[in-house]
Amino acid sequence: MSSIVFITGATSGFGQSCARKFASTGHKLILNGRRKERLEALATELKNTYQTESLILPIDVRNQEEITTAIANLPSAWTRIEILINNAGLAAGRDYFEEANLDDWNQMIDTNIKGFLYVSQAVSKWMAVHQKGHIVNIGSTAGQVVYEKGNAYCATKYAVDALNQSMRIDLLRHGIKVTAVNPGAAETEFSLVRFKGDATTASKVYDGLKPLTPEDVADVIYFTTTLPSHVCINDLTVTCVQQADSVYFHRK
Ligand code: NDP
Ligand code: 8X3
Repeated sequence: MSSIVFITGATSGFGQSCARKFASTGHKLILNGRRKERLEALATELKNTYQTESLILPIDVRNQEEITTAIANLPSAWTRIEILINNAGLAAGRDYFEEANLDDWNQMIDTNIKGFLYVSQAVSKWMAVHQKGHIVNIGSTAGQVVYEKGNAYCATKYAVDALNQSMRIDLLRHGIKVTAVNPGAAETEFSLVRFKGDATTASKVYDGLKPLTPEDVADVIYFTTTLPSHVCINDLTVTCVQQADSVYFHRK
């Protein structure tokens, strides 16, 4: 029987690449994101390419009622979730602390921490029922070393690190694996979102770098889920060769 992988933020970037990776390796997918048309197109592509069965959940993870109800009421054939890729998230703005926009801070905290918590708890309830599962939390190098103008975004990724450790401890008794994958700079829609559609500023983030691709990150995430059942990677950091941490880069 194919196992079920639940991916949040599957409409773009790491989530979309994970969907393709896990579909190509024979898994069934629950795909979440706000852009319904992208989820539908991805589900159709994966069906045509890999005969993958997908269930789409076009829900904003910030909507506590909607997301928790949808997960609690999954069709019975979709409740045995083996892997959760807890990936939906964003940075909004990059501003000095005293100048930052409070709406940006609220959006990041509501998505990267609160939405993350709603999904994780609802899915871990199903994993506890089945006494099996693996939660892969997408953190960041920004959750390990703070950088200038990173303020609230970095704080949300430090929170992911703390919650990853906390879930690992609290879910031990159910045999559920918990892994943080902390990528460095990767070229996705992340910077375009951060700089609110300003493609010139977004592309400067990767000037002089060969950054990670979303496929690189999906391969690493997939690897963490393929180890023997008694082995768990608790956290893993992956950057391109030219990046040491969230501050030190060697740009050419
Ligand atoms: P993308 O912008 O390409 O993808 C972000 C995904 O998150 C989209 O599918 C988006 O879907 C989804 N998303 C955002 N807000 C919500 C919401 N409220 N509800 C549901 N889904 C939402 O960026 P990445 O793939 O790069 O980012 C994925 C994760 O990786 C994020 O958590 C990010 O912080 C983290 N990260 C990124 C790095 C990078 O350099 N790219 C490095 C380290 C970590 P939609 O808009 O359709 O809702
Ligand atoms: C995304 C990577 O360095 O832009 O988490 O914060 S960074």
